[in-house]
Amino acid sequence: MDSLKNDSLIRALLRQPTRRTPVWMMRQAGRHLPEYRALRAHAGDFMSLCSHPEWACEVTLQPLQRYDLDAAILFSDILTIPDAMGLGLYFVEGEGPKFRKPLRCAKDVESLQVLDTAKDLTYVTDAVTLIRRELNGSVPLIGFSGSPWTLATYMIEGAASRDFARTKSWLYEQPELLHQLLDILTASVINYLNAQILSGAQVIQIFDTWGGALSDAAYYEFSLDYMQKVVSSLIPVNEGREVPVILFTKGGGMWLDALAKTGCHALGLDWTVNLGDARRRVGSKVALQGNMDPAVLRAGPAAIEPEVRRILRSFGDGSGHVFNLGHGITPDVDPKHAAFFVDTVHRLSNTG
Ligand code: 1CP
Repeated sequence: MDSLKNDSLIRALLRQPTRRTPVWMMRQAGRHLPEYRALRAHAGDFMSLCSHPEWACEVTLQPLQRYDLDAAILFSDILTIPDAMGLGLYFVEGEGPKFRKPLRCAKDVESLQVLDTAKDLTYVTDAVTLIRRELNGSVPLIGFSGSPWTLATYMIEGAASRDFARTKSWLYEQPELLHQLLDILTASVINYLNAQILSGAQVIQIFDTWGGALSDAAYYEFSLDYMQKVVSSLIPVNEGREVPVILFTKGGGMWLDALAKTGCHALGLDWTVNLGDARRRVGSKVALQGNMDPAVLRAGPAAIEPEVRRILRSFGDGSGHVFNLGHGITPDVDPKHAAFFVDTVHRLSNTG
């Protein structure tokens, strides 16, 4: 086990005291950085960046060279799983991800096989190994996956969607078929995340980006239950250290109590949630991560500082808070604003 020079993220996720509040940003690597845009232009397209471990490693480290972050997050995408299952992921400039062969019927689901990460996604585990070597114990590396439900929406819609019309038709007209797909995805996500852990991911985050699109009853049945299965099947300790698991359901503020009972270590919160209320509800069970509106970063230091102060006060004293944005940083943010944000979290939370 290499020693971790800055373990404040892991300590906070385990609700142990830290000198200052650790901070990282969802989507911290990516389009808001000019050095990312340059490397992507050189690589040709986004999937080439992901599938070449040296490039994925370089992009992962780029934000750490600019900002005093307390974590690195693997540069990859949640859609590597459906791509490896044969759906044919591609990107159209300005339109986001698309699949050549989206799922259209029962036969399409029956022909899917559970992902074998060691065979089908070696570029991801190779990237994890390389990033760990390059980080050299400076900060922990976060691995991630989409939730089964969120992955299913892309596989059924075939692209980004606003209303999830096709997926919801399955949900209400052929729920058994959707459950069959979610079972395959759950086994795949477990296999994928455990492979990331064994390759060196020290924290895991599950992105349930579209859980908030579900009705209350459907959320439990089609998203939460499957995330619960994932959480209970992950390798709990690796390299002699606990591997904390963060669940992030965007728009999931009303389900925090149920999420906290899954056995995860922390909940990611979007900006609609009152952090102090969330802490009173579930703070004795889990740590909390979040939750500044990413739009504040566009506005600059005069808006950032009071907002950081307000969120730190809302959480209050004591351990168990990881500062983050309520969703990913947007491509139009000035890196100077992001640097100011990270430094402000550290300065205002420093207890000496
Ligand atoms: O360069 C480009 O044009 C590609 C843009 C891009 C980037 C930088 C995509 C396409 N994915 C990524 C990287 C990425 N995706 C990371 C990197 C690590 C980091 O620094 O945080 C992560 C964690 C993701 C995860 C991801 N991909 C999610 C969950 C997180 C979230 O933001 O909610 C989702 C929903 C995706 C799908 C996806 N991939 C890319 C885009 C533009 C999208 C969103 C499509 C949509 O709006 O539905």
